[in-house]
Amino acid sequence: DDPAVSPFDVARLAADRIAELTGAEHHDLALTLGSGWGKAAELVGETTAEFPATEVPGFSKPALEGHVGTIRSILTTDGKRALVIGARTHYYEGHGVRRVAHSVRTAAATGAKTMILTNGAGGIKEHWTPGTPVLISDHINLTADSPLEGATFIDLTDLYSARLREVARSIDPSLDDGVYVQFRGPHYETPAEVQMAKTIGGHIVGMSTALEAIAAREAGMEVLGFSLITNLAAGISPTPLSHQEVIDAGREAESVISALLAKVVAAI
Ligand code: 6GU
Repeated sequence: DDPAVSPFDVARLAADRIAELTGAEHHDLALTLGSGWGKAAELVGETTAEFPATEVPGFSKPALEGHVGTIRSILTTDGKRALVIGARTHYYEGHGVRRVAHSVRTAAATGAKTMILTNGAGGIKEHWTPGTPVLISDHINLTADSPLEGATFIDLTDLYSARLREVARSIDPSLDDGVYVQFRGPHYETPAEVQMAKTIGGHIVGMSTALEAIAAREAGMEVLGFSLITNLAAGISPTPLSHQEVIDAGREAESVISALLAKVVAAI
């Protein structure tokens, strides 16, 4: 958090520690598992190392139930090394954008060229029933913040790789896609805010991912994003939202979406 220290140096330290803990000098790709996606780790391949994220420099304690604070190194059947990050620092925790971007920067420092970001989110399209996985096609960042520091004018065209979305669609042709709107949270949106998100071109509302995707692009990684629709957003849903509903929808969909994610990893 010290402004005099480069976040990339902290990421380098974290990557060195991960190399030590996993015995793997290099990872090919990385996944951040959001709510509902936790089971994917077992299906992606053989776990060769697993440790609490707090063993690694720069990672904070998990803030929430349903957010697992472990990092794993996984060897896929075709020999790829995947870094699976079950620990996300959310922007709403208030520790600043550096903490939010740290896992992505660490993944890049381990050599990962692909960053798969997953989350549990609210749906604006009424036909999305809870448990529907959706590809993120683009985002709108409503945090009024950026993980980038200084004059880093990077282009965000095709931030969510069209190539990787095609790979995902080759596995599940029924996958829908949508524009993810990152709100600060931690409260859910009002119905009026959901209407605003819809009016400006959004389809999914959540509290993560967009800032991480920007950091991943800065680090030169190709990004793939998935949202699990855990509930319809406020005003779209006939009933008030609850965090428990989000956790439950995640649990129910976990097996199906985890299998999807494992197949996508194998196909990349
Ligand atoms: Cl409706 N909004 C936000 N921001 N995050 C969510 C959600 C809604 N449902 C699950 N996560």
